[in-house]
Amino acid sequence: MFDTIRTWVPGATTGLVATGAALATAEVTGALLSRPSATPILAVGDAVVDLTPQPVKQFAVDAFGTADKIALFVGMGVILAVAAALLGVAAVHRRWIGFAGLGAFAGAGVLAALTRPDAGPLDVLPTLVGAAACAGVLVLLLGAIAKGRSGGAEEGPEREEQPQGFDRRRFALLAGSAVAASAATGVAARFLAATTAEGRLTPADVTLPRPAFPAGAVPDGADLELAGLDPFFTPNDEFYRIDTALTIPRVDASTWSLRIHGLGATERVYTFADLLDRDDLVERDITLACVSNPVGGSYVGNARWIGVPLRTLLEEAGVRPPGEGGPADQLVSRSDDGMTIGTPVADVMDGRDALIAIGMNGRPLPYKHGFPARMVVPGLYGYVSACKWIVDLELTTFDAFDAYWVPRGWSARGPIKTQSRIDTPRVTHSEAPGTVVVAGVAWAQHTGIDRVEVRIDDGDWREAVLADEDTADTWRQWSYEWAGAEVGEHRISVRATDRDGRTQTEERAPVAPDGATGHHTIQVTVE
Ligand SMILES: Nc1nc2c(c(=O)[nH]1)N[C@H]1C(S)=C(S)[C@@H](COP(=O)(O)O)O[C@H]1N2
Ligand SMILES: [Mo]
Repeated sequence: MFDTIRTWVPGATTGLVATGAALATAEVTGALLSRPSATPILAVGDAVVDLTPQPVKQFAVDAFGTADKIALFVGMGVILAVAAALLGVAAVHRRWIGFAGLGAFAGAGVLAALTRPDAGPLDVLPTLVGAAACAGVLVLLLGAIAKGRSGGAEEGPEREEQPQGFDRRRFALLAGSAVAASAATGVAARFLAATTAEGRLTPADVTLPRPAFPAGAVPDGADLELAGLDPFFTPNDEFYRIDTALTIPRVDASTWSLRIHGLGATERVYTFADLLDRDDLVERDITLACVSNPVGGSYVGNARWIGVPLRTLLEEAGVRPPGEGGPADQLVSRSDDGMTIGTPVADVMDGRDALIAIGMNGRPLPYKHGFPARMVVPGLYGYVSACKWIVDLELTTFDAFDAYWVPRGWSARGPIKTQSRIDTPRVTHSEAPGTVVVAGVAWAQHTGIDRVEVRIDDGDWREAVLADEDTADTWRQWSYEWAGAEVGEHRISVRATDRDGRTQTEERAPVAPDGATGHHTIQVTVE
């Protein structure tokens, strides 16, 4: 049996140190190439997100919320570290195992990098350079271990003359140097990534023009300003974020452009300056909701957007809606990070305020919400309308092309379902007996909310007081005074009726394939 100190510790150390060297050199190569998304960690992470079956993804979102990406990285890190340590130990006895492991991981990295939607052939380099560094460190450290050890499987007769015992000093010196070199390389990668950012046009550099068509004033009574109730406008840094991007694309607005092309369109290209210079910028209040928002969930927010009417841009490209003989019924938007989103052409040209937005709540779009430009379409879930980091708009048909989420089990069309949510009191919140204020929001973008009703336990549905409406495209706050609340456990439910006269169904449907249904119901304790 091998001595622990002689094989396990140096073996595991070798695996971890070699892996660290691989990741650091891959990182610096990615930074040199300005291709951070091609580094093995990001490429593999991205591929894992793509390949994960929908139910598992939903579980991850449910369990970790918007920390799901951090959870993914932590999980990958643990798996990689354990594998590296075990392979390192195995390699002390059978060197080839270490190199075979390295080959397998490098293969996965290369495959992942090459299958990213925006991949180019150079994207194999970060993984290959990393693998080379890893191999170098393996050779050195395994060599140091073998020199000091006798009786190993690879030992030739001449090694018997080597001094007995593992040469800790030599090993520690080599491993320490490798760690230091990796750390320095990692720092250099960071530094490079920061300096290549110079000369770029960032959100901080952009001054938004005054829109030619400002939004109307929000009625005073639109925001009830009740404790525990979401504010009418969601601040940018509290706005929910849902996307598949592992690193937020930091698009340079100085080189960005948006291309419109495809069936029945004359190609047009717009730069960011073109959009800023336009005299038809509008400002609109629009509530955005995610299809994966569960009943009562928080993946919904309201903002004041500035943007160019999408219909006008399409008309400038000569596009006609299908109702007027246009050949395309689907508008596919593509983002800088390769996302595809399919939207009905009829919807974005029917007169609603579909925007190519460049501003959010008076600021340029934050990077995480799509800088420099994104789509926003009232009345459609984000996954079929709200493309962030948008770079391309293609006119096509629903028959000819499935956007990203469609083969993954989501409906090709995603009109918003009328929904309502109780914000206060919170679940199992203890309330004093007497009058309890119940309040929340309801939304039916592009249709409008006409009525909200509240039910306590098995009582009748009672009408809540609606806050003033800003526009039919925004959510509407509501409140209900629950008088005579008695001590005990109670159940509160809410339902909304939209301007088309549709009342939310009680029937529960999951978020997939086209949005959850059911009444938001909470339990409260009155003490
Ligand atoms: N490029 C890109 N755009 C995207 C997505 C994405 O994954 N990538 N997700 C969409 C989804 S599902 C939603 S709900 C909205 C969310 O926008 P937000 O993160 O600004 O709230 O963005 C949409 N636009
Ligand atoms: Mo979404």
